[in-house]
Amino acid sequence: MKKGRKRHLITLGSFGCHFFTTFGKELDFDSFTIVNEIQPQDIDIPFEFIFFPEKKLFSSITAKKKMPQRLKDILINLDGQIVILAALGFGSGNGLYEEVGKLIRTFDDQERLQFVSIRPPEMEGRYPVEIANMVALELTDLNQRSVSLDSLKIGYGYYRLEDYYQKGDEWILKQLK
Ligand SMILES: Nc1nc2c(ncn2[C@@H]2O[C@H](COP(=O)(O)OP(=O)(O)O)[C@@H](O)[C@H]2O)c(=O)[nH]1
Ligand SMILES: [Mg+2]
Repeated sequence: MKKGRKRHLITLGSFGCHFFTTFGKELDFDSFTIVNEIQPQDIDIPFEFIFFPEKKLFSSITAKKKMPQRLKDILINLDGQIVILAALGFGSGNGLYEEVGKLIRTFDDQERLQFVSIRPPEMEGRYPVEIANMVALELTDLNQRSVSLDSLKIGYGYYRLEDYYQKGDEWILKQLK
């Protein structure tokens, strides 16, 4: 397959790091940037790691204030298409996703950035669901695909959190193809 344009993946928060560790080998990108508190473990494809400390569960406000300079530089200077991946509703991924959205609005070529996000199911509580909905709504003017894990549920049976996560992972893989 010949591609004209380079494609880069940037993951924000713990979920994105975990997703990259599990599925990195299946993904067709020219570079990977992982922003998280902990480095991806046991993966032998190249990536750049940007350390981002997690203060507490709902540290969105901190995350907004402390967007790493290196992340800004990458967003400004990387050539080609950039996909931003995060699971919304909690601190790091949620806060950075919102901030990246704001930064992108100052760019002339906003279309080369694509946002992909999953939002937590009601099972995880009202608060993260509301936070996630708010942030996704805020980015609707940008190039964004976001889904609530509740909407991926099939049938009426009991769903464990792991089942939601699996559906979410499958949905993301499809978006990143
Ligand atoms: N689809 C999916 N979601 C997950 C998985 N692990 C955690 N999550 C969810 O990802 C969301 C964000 O959590 P997390 O990434 O830890 O927060 P952050 O690091 O503060 O951004 C929460 O709703 C988690 O329950 C997983 O393996 N797959
Ligand atoms: Mg985290």
